[in-house]
Amino acid sequence: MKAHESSPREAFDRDGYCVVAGLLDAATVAAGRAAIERLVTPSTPESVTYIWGSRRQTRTPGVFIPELDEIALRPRVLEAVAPMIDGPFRLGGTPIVVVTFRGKVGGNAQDDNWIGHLDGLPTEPFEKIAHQRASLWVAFADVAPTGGAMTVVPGSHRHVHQRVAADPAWVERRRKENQYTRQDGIEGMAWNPVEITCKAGDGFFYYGHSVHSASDNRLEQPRIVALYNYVSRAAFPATQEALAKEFSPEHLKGMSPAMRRMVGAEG
Ligand SMILES: O=C(O)CCC(=O)C(=O)O
Repeated sequence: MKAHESSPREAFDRDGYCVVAGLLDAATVAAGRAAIERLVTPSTPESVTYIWGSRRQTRTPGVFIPELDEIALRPRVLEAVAPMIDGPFRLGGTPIVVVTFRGKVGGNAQDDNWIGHLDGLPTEPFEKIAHQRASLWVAFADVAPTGGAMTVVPGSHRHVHQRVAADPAWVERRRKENQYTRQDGIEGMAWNPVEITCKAGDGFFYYGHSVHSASDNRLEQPRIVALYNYVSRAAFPATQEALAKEFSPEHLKGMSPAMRRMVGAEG
């Protein structure tokens, strides 16, 4: 990294997302992709995946793909996660697969009809919560412009946190109206949604209190990603209760010893 470039953590803090290149080699990408494609197709039923337009997201913890577990243990992946979380961490959930096939989801930045949302409103300051978890999305196929990429308004999390701290009426309204558009954004926030594009094998981190959303996929190539949620062991201890919510009994039972340690179920 050159002196003037920001670290992934600095970029994440500033923009609410950051891309980390080259987490997986081509063989791992191909094997992971094949496992995903065996389960998720345009006709996978709603009992297996949540359906949002042409986007399919596996229903976890019941649905899991054992072949994806081992990726959570890869040194290159852990090296990318380590600076994003303060202190020791564990994998705090079943890897979630998201595939966006060609078709409509949340609009496109290019058409200026994209609609962002927040994954809930923050109840604590960014500085306190941002590095308690890291939501790492790993790409199993190239994610090209207009190819269904996660789209984010860079820096929007700052505006969200400021509003939450200063404006109870805004919070009240935004609890009910969780749609952000150019016409109905956040005062002071530039409306410049950016697609998070990357190559197969790359990963990106994103912050759910940024204005973000999936976008339409206009390409033939599906957008194929798996989401690994790492959490601070101190903030989210691996209690029996937590593990029971995060992983199915069948998944826990079939895990390798190393994977059990990674999720915090070593006992
Ligand atoms: O699929 C994506 O890229 C974004 C999904 C999304 O908007 C969300 O998880 O809240």
